Amino acid sequence: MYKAYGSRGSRVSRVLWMLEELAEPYEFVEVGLRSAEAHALNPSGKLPVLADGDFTLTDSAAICIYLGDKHAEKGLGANPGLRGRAEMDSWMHFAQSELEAPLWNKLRHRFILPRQLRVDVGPAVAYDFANEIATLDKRLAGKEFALGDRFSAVDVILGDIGGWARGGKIPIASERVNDYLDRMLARPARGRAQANGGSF
Ligand SMILES: N[C@@H](CCC(=O)N[C@@H](CS)C(=O)NCC(=O)O)C(=O)O
Repeated sequence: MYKAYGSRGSRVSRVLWMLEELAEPYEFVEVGLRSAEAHALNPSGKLPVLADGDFTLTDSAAICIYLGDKHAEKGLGANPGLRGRAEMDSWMHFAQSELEAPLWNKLRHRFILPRQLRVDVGPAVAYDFANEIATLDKRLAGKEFALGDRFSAVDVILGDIGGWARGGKIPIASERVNDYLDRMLARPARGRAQANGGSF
């Protein structure tokens, strides 16, 4: 059985959501961020971490890609071939490096950084995030899901990031992106993951 390590309200939500979509059995193991246990699992002390037997993997997007590929018959992984892999990588890098980065920056300045380092990044975050939402709007044009006509690991990551933004009341000025997020965030698998501890 998979073990998903994380703290409530952390990015472990994505891992639990992905496992629920795959209908794979798992155990959610609650571990404090930067705790000794977290450092034993990941040199940075950051979570989530997935354990698949004696194989452990860090970083939420990599974990979701791994799970999608490992259970390829369930249809949540990359499209076949080099281009399918590149398409998946492109989406995941966009999701984390562009869309998530400003939101994470805001959260870091609110809760995570030492108090003396915190500054008001609100206006810069709003500017960057709005630009990336405009990009997402264009990338989703004519598509029900990120990869086209099927749900995949990419939608878990994008959906979870959208859930952060909504939770933080950061405006999303795109009807297409909001409709997409409504569909992703209403998925029963996400509801089950949240009930099991993956709420954000
Ligand atoms: N790239 C990592 C980022 C992991 C990460 O930053 N996790 C947060 C919780 S959601 C954390 O452990 N923060 C503790 C810290 O920043 O020290 C991922 O996507 O999993």
